[in-house]
Amino acid sequence: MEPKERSSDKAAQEAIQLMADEGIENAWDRLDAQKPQCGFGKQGVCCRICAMGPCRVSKKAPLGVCGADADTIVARNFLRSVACGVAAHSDHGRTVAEVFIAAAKGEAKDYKLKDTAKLMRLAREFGVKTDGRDINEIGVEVGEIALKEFGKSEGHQLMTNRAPKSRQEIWDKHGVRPRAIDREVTESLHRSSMGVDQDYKNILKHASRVALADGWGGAMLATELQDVLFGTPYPGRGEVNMGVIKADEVNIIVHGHEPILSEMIAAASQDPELLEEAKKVGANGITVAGTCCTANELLMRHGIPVAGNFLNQELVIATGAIELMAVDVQCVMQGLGQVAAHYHTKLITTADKAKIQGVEHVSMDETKAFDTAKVLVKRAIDNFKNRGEVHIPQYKQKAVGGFSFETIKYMLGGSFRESFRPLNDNIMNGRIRGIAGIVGCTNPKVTQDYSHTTLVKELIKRNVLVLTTGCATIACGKQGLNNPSIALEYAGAGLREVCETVGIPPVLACGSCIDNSRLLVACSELVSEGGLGDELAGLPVVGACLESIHEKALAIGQYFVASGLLVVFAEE
Ligand code: CUV
Ligand code: SF4
Repeated sequence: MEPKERSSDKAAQEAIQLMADEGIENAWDRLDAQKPQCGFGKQGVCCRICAMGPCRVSKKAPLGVCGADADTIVARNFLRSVACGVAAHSDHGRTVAEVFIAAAKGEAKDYKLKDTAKLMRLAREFGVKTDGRDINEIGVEVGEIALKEFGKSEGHQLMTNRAPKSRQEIWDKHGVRPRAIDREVTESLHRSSMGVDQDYKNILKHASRVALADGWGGAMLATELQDVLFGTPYPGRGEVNMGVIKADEVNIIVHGHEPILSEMIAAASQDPELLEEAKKVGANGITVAGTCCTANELLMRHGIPVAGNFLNQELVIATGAIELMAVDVQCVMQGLGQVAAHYHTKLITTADKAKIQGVEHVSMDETKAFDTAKVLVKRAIDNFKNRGEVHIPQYKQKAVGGFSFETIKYMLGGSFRESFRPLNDNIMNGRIRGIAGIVGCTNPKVTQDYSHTTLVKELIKRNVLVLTTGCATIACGKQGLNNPSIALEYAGAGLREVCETVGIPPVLACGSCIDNSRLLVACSELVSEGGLGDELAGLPVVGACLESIHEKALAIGQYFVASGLLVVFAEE
């Protein structure tokens, strides 16, 4: 397959060619080796749940050994995938909650509760007393309530109360308002084990419940607590694509999901002593760039450059210019180890729950986070001298990131009266036809970035305001769609007029995958602002995920559906 069939991103095409010339395999090559992929697996009609199987359902044998039919098997597989996606986001949320508490207690001295205004809002929401109390004391209590959301034995997810009343009533009527996150995940595994839930409708109902525990629970908590810890994002400039890698500097890639690690590496790269060390080895500085959702987190809060999305992770190493890649959890390909072995790049895993066979592990302990980050940066500097030939595809685009819910509200309403009113008004008068959330990954089965960016351009042309998260954001960024002056050229007249008046771009970069929870809050705000109906289901809002790879994307899709929103999902 030609590089341009594999990716629509010019930088990626160049790197794919480079790897082909060197005879180094990447995800696309491994996909080719896997072909043809199993048809039963693709349809979800293969069951490996018990030892009487594996059973694959076909016309000839329509039932598994236990008698389970295709509906049950597909529904069970789907539920397990959604539960796994929820577990991933929520474990991320749990880690944040633990660091949050440690920071408030002063045990993780490198982290501080930065956004105290947001902390106070959370305190009020959680019923924590604030009068005359020390900010860290409030923080400990808020953090402990948040941590309880994962395993409490009674009650439902607190943040489901943020949804419009009408939606809460629907959840209660159908019995899908989520309880503790861990409980919903555990119950998913129980229900889908051999001989338990065998009514596909009942199984899918629980898929909604567990997914809601993510969207209005684990992922939302992760977002909110991270905002307090690292600051609520506000619009800032950054750059996107492999051209951000610098030939004359020490380059570090942070890849994965939890800003707990990347925030510290970013800070350590500015350390005067380490910058001095870098000079000594002949480098003009230290560049930290991100891939995948970690990149979104850093772009959102610090304008730190984005090197690429999911399918770029192996390609960035092929530039020969990466001294060190530090990874934590989720969406990290095991193939990175083999690619790194062809270059001088030092690959290091940092999360104790995510090691890779044959790859060095440096444990990221929150109590000595900055020191650990400094060790990693020093390792990168020491590795600079081992560089061979360097080929950096010279493509990059300017991007504006940082559109948190709070920012959008502020930009729409102005500083005196933050409000979604102008958005509702412009939807009602027809200048804006609706809102689309374009989310998710990049999948080697489809041409990288093509579906995301084509859809976004077509939507804004038709006056639909677009909000993006995850690797879809980075896909847009690489094509200049997060650069207001480029994106406005594609926008229809009505949308363009509104964007220019209010000062927002037509494509808003809203962050990482967990930041999809920001979209839920924004939708609830559209309802409470009035004029667009009194239910989430009535909103002119759609979510689309066209290049997904991860079970997390299924969890996100399902919590949008269970929140009443229209979702378009494509999986090859
Ligand atoms: Ni969590 S889940 S490939 S990094 S968006 Fe990117 Fe985003 Fe999908 Fe993974
Ligand atoms: Fe087969 Fe039923 Fe066992 Fe699944 S649970 S492997 S369908 S016997």
